[in-house]
Amino acid sequence: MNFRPYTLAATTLLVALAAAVTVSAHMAYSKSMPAKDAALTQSPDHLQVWFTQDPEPALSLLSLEGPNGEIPLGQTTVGDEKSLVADVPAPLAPGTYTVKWRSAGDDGHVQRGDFAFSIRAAE
Ligand SMILES: [Cu+2]
Repeated sequence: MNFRPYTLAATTLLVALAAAVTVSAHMAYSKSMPAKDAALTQSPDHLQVWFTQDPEPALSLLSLEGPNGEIPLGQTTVGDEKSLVADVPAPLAPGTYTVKWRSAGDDGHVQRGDFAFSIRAAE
């Protein structure tokens, strides 16, 4: 069989589109509080991460890493509008922090991600 170049290009495009549709069916990060790369002047008293689908509680976890390692958080719970929430029990010192999330949406596939924010020293 002999494919003309445009046939091959069209086939490649269709395969790429099919892959993109499959990927977009997974749950994904939507926004957060603190926002990604935010520079805060005060410690947040909780973390909240919103997703594109309702998080499955049994597969969901928020964790926080600071300049000196992991920081204990309150229990991860499901919040409003497809979000996860966890309390920050003790005020965070100035520095850079990474929020790590793990969750799954409609199809049960576990997704992971992380984002950073920082707290600036008071002036
Ligand atoms: Cu999936």
